[in-house]
Amino acid sequence: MSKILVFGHKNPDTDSICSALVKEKFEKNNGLDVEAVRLGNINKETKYVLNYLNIEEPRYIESIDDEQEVILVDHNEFTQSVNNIENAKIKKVVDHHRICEFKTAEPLYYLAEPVGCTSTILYKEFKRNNMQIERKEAILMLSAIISDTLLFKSPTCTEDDKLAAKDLASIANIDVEKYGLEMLKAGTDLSDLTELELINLDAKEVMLKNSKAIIAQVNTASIEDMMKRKDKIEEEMKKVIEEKNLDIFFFAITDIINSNSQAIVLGKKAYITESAYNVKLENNTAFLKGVVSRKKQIIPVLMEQE
Ligand SMILES: [Mn+2]
Repeated sequence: MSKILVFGHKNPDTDSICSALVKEKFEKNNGLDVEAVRLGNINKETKYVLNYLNIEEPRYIESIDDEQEVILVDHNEFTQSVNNIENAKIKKVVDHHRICEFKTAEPLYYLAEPVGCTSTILYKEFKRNNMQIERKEAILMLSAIISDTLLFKSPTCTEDDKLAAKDLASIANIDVEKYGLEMLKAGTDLSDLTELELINLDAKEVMLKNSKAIIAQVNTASIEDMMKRKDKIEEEMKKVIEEKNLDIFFFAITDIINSNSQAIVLGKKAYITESAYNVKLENNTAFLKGVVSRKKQIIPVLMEQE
């Protein structure tokens, strides 16, 4: 029997990579034969974390064989998962997203909590099992929490995330603010990416009510700098809309210092943005004050307007 594969979503973020590595460790401690893998390129923020710990990137996989045993972290929607996930044996899920069109043939462990980060759920799983957390795993989980909550500033951040981070920081003996800001800043260096890479970096394909959508997001320290590339970004967005037959492509440029976003929105349903946020799209773009969370402030808000 081949190893059980553990992975987060496509276009992996820091939570998807770190949580897969931590879950691998947890299951190995329990005697399971598991391997953390990834479904896409590692972004610069995550690279910063792996370099800091001097550990290798997990192996890349594109698809899986029928009947492959898998553990999903940080996602459940099949559109965001590995190719051929429909024919996998999903043994476990650990996730903090909405559950959408998820279906299995067999019973499974499904651990879901509405907290800010998958790693917070994993942290609690270690605690429940009286399993010791080592420095490496502490830093992986802490990094994931900092990333998903934008250093605890996102509206998705809960008390549980803060408590977990506090304990993990003391295990790792690390200055959270200093480390966290450096990690987040490492992720905003996007100058060497093409516009196509930019819009794919953290893109999620989601079904709103009846609309096929991609909601993509990038973190930046300067919305203004990113907007200099707007024309080319739009060109690439249009191509993807055509290729994937999307109703809406929503690209959020998120200022992690001031906690706002600039949205560039294209597609035949782009207009729902206007009523959703009470703004006017001018040249396909609008400033969204205080909006930083795709999960809480974009996906459900757009769905309401459909
Ligand atoms: Mn996450």
